[in-house]
Amino acid sequence: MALAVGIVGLPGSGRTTVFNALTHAGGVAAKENVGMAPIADERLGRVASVVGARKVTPAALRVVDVPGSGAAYLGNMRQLDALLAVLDAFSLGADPAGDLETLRLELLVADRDHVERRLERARKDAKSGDPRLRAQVAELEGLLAHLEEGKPLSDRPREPPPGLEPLTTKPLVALENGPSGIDAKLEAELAELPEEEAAAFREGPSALAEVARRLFEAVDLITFFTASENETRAWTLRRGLTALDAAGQVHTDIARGFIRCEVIRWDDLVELGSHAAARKAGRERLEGKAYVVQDGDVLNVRFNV
Ligand SMILES: Nc1nc2c(ncn2[C@@H]2O[C@H](COP(=O)(O)OP(=O)(O)OP(=O)(O)O)[C@@H](O)[C@H]2O)c(=O)[nH]1
Ligand SMILES: [Mg+2]
Repeated sequence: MALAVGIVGLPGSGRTTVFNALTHAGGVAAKENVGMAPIADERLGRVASVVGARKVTPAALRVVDVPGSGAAYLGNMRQLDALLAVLDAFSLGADPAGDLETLRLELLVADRDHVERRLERARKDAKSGDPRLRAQVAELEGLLAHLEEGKPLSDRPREPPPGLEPLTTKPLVALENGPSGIDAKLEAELAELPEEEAAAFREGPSALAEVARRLFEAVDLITFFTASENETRAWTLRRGLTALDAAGQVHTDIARGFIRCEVIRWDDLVELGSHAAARKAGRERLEGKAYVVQDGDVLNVRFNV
């Protein structure tokens, strides 16, 4: 599954505009919008041309934009991996720093209410006297006290209990929408043009590449590649995960039948010109399931089903 990013922000801050700029999907204001945001990576095209790929597929983030504000809207974000906070920096009298504070407070309040409801339920269940349930009550009480002091759960050294899905532990990237940050309205309009026309219009690279880069950093993601003639593709993976995890990203069957994995650095492949030449030059390694994938690895998983 691709990494999922929720767009949060105060009403009218430009969330849907940012969604459209990122996904080219034409999201509408009053609905929940879900789309894929391709991630530009100059390495991908170079790897693809070396192997003569017929199809080139960039890595993508799943982006979610929901209308409205308040608890229900934020509740939709609990299952996602990261938050992208859109701040109005375009309108007259805009106060992006103040809005970010307001937004952080909203996330905190949403977590407090969420933990409070869990606690109520846990207290009822714990009446049976089950020590495990009582420990759960104590833990939730600790979390609630922490939130009531106005502190996000990311400040606690301990991981929150599994299944709680707090908002205030999620990586958050703040994005100023306006001249001081990115011009989301312009980017959304450019997203409707063919890539070359959009590039010709921009002075530099798309401001959205920077957004993707910051999300990568916040979540600690790396990119790996699969490079065949049929399709050459970039994928994302959390740093520290293994070749088996990477295989599962590509296809569950490939993970299930994993035998071993051939690994070439992307720049070795480009420099040497083919898989075969890289192998000959001793630049291809054979790795097992536990190999920790590195940014820029080109993987070829050997598997049987
Ligand atoms: N000038 C300017 N206007 C913008 C920019 N971004 C968004 N807008 C305008 O601001 C209004 C609100 O934008 P939306 O993207 O719908 O904002 P939203 O946060 O999704 O709003 P709600 O979901 O309705 O709360 C629209 O009229 C946009 O055209 C920008 O960067 N510059
Ligand atoms: Mg909207």
